[in-house]
Amino acid sequence: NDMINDTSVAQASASIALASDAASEAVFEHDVVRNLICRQARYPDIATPQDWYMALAYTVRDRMLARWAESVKNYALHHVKVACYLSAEFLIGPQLGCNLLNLGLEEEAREAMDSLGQDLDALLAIEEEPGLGNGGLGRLAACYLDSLASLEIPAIGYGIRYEFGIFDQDIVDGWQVERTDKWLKMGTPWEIIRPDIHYYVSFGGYTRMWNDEQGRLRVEWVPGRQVKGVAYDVPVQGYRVNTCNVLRLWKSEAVESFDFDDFNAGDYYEAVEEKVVSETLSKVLYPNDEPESGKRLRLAQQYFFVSCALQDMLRLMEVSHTPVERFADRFAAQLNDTHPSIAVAELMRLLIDERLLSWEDAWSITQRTFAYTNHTLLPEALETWSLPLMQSMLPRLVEIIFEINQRFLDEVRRALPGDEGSVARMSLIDEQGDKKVRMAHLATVGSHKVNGVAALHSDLLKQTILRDFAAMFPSRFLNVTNGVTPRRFIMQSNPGLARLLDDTLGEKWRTDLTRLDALADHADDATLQEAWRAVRRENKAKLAARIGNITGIAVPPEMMFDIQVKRIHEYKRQHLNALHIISLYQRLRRDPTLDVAPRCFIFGGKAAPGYDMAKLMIRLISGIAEVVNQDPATRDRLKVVFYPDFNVKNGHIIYPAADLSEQISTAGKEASGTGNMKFMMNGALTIGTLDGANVEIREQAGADNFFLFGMTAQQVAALQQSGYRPGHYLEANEALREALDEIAQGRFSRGDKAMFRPLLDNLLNADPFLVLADFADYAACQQRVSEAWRDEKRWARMSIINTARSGAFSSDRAIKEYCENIWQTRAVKIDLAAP
Ligand code: B1N
Repeated sequence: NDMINDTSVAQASASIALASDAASEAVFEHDVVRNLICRQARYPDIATPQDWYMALAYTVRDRMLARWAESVKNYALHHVKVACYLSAEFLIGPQLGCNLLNLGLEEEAREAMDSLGQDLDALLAIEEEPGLGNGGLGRLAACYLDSLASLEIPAIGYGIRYEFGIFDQDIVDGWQVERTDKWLKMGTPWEIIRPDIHYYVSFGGYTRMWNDEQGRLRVEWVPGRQVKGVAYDVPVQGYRVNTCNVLRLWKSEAVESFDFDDFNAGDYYEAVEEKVVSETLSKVLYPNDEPESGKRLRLAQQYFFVSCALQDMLRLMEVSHTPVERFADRFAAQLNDTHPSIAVAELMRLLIDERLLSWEDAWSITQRTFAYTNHTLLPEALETWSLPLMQSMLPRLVEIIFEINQRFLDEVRRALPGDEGSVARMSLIDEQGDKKVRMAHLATVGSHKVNGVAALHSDLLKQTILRDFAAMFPSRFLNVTNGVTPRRFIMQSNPGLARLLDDTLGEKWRTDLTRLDALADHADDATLQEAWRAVRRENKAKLAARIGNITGIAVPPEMMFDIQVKRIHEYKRQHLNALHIISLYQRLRRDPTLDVAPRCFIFGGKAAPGYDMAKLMIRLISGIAEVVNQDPATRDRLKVVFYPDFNVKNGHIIYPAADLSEQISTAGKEASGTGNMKFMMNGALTIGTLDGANVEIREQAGADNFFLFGMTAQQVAALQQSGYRPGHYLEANEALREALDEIAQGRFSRGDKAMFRPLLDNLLNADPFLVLADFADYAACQQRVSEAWRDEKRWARMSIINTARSGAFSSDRAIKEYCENIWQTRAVKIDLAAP
């Protein structure tokens, strides 16, 4: 390719990318004004903040695009292996601040905007985040893209460009109210539309056999309809490197000229309806952190983006003149949970039906390409699809799944002769009752590696839902504990801490977070402790001011900030936290002289719109806040806040202000957690169960620097086996009885005794997540927290040690493990020719 070797092109690109580095602020300022005029058609004197934001964003984007072009050129030239992360969700958060940080342009931008009369922080604040994910799973995907680019590893993220992301949450009269997320209403400067990169995805219809020239039997899928997927690219800039990767999101469109007769689409009106359906495919993110059973549109979304992604990867092979047989040498494809697991069957289809490979060759490629990450053991979260539904929507894929299953079960029968129990348990098809396709089994069988997301979770995975598979293919299973990016969650959101770390340790921690370890040597240093407290005080003052603005609640920043932010779910046990607050409130009322540390309990998180119990938990927290915050007996010592609309952007201000991080899920239920890591990095202490990555957080921090309570996963399983009786714990604990009783009396529902009945009945009769069983130990542990808080020096020491030991939870560590143990991908240095 002539262009690729054209040095003048390379130099032009470098001069764009490096413009700022070479010529500094004046060039940057000039570029902002040029973009204001050329992109927004506005002169400075009438430009709105939104105009300035756009002009600045485009200025930053230009510098990334030059690096992106250079990265793509290098990947093509060197035929390197590319890691493809397939995920239905990417919760990337605000982009401007992160891109400025990664490019090293923050100061320059601040000064340039300053001389243009604009405040950078105000512009950062008006950015709407793309909420293209629900919670941890989607945010993890975004952290991994950041680490891949920062570690200079060739990578592509593939997902869906939802027009409406996760809903915005309002709190009205204490209840959650959902508002549609219109993140695109002002346009977004962060996507490049690529109308030329599009693929067709088929649905419905039927299959038929035909004989090719060699007389071999082939299958043709005659679809009922087709949808077009168009690539929308978001650049992903690495930290202080030239690597710029891409997040490629697919938007669905109607196929322009659809031949209705050929495809048997039925009558005209039905066909028009199908057109509407086509455009609906990428319309909205499902707002659940567990699958909704039987939702056609959700399956269509999954197949749509996966098919586009695989077709795109095949095209990239073609443009680099690589034979399709080498697919697995050029791509590693990670399945982020089972949501993209139909990819196993789709790659088989593309290789067999369209590239005419043999089954054996196609299967070898497929297994070597894919690896699967499991993110949950909760039975209700394990994805299955009704077989009739899948047959009507994806008839050819079901045939392929049947064939995969037949060959796989033959293998099982050879290994375990006569063991039909194992065959039934491992089958890709659940034959009990209405037949279903088990997506976790498809993903496991079609992958060469399967991992859980924390040590405990990976162990439980092998002992529970994938037990038979682990016995049969032990070397397929491994653990990769989750991680989070320190760029966004320390450097960008806690600049005060970042500066203090630089001053104390030098800057090496910025690219190697394990260097934070050296901080532990200074944990008792009085000067460091004072500086540490000053940073934390400032962060807390900022959050307190924000809470005041949003909720009207005045919180003194001197209080301990005790924070639980995450999706609202019974297994995460926000109600355990709430019951403890009520009990504390009752003790304080009874004995006003009681010496307890003043605390502000802060909650945040969205409830799935159809999850009534979760919504009721929000109402309960609001109700407690309403009563406690205005009670003269307690209001100086106890505050309760529900912070509305918890998202990535709000996380930036919340994590750095936490003294105590609540990680109190029922042991065995939280696969990993990642919020726990964000809190730890920012110096919060954890109160938590031995669940998910808490186990490893405690190991790293040391048992003395972690507040542990509650049953272990083993104890939980044993208690549930032997027949758990919540009433037993109630009888043994007066404080618990009183707390539940005050709820029942309507104290937190303005006298309404019926409001919280479902929640109370559930706890008293079933309590599936053992809230009552863990209550006493939790309350006792909270007592220890209060005592520790009183000793300022001890707390500062523990806080410093937590940050110091958080290096293991960088997503850079996790990505290195994926590269070494699963993907076999390596870094590629991107150099920019000197202009
Ligand atoms: O994935 C995170 C973990 O840190 C959390 O512990 C885990 O709960 C979370 C269906 C999910 N598991 N499953 C989901 C999300 C959306 C959906 O439609 C399931 N999210 C998790 C990262 O490993």
